[in-house]
Amino acid sequence: MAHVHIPPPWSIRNPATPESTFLSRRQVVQALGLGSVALAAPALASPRAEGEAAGPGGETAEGEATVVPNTQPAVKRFGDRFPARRNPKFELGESALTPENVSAQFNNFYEFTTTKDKVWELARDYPVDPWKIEVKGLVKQPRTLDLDDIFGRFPLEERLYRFRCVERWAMQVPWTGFPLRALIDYLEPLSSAKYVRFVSLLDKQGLPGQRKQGWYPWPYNEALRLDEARNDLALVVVGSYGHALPMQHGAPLRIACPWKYGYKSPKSIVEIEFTDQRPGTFWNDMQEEEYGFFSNVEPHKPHPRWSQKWEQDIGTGENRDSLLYNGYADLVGSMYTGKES
Ligand SMILES: Nc1nc2c(c(=O)[nH]1)N[C@H]1C(S)=C(S)[C@@H](COP(=O)(O)O)O[C@H]1N2
Ligand SMILES: [Mo]
Repeated sequence: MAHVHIPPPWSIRNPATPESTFLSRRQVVQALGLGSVALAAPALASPRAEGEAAGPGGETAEGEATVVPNTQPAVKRFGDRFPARRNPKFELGESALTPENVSAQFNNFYEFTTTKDKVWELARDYPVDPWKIEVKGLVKQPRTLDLDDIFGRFPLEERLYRFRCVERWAMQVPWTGFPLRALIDYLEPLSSAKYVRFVSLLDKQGLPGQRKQGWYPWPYNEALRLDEARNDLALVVVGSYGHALPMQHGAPLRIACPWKYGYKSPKSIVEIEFTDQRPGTFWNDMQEEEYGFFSNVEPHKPHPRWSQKWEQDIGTGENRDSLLYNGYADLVGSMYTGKES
């Protein structure tokens, strides 16, 4: 089915400079202490120039919308699980849902490319079935999960979530999935486990971004404190907009942690590890001052190079105030009172 792509207003006003722009190969090598390791030639992503048109189909000179194919859900085998029952506890209030052909064509998934509006095209045919997830570390029984475990074991539900990238763009998405807590309970971490770490896919052959940005510390990885991971809001996402997740959103499974900046929601997970020490994470390892471990949405704490007080909705192009914990203070605030964050 073809959808009309209307180039959204943000295409001429990039809300903030991308995460990648400030990281040269030399800086990454220095930050990670890689010293003399031979790395691929640098190919820094440049932010879109002011006034340059965006959108996969482009924009005609007259500003007329062009038609582009919609993105495909990556896992087709479990199509009968969708759409899932909507959980009414998670609604959006004032903000409208972001149209799918906006959110599914404006992605951060550096394994493919640092160019947000090109991810969907590069990702759409990436194979995700079969898929294995290795479970290791401080857990009763290390094991390997497959798609039957992920799609078959836990009742799926749909939740409307806000989403806020550290770069200041924001959206509202209907995710389908199940509470991360349900998966953690099933995996039975030991009582000594304090953190859970997620590792994304590693495939230098199949992932152009891992080849071109060879100096990044691949694979992408993220981590949560175990109480955060068990919070009601932390979701294992296997679908969006009523169907299985398309690859650009992180098929076959990713995390949604909507009270944190977007990079705390890793995509296309292949490994889950329980640890008693706080793990390093992809962005935190490279630039700790800019990308803290907790990275909760806290508008009063500016990023070192830009304010976090406001954000831009990628669907409407409107600027609005950012909210403490991205609007989820009632659900997550108590986890941080009197604790490190
Ligand atoms: N594996 C992986 N996960 C990732 C990223 C990435 O580059 N690789 N980008 C993160 C960032 S910075 C954001 S904002 C969100 C974007 O999610 P979306 O493209 O589905 O909107 O994914 C996060 N998860
Ligand atoms: Mo992000």
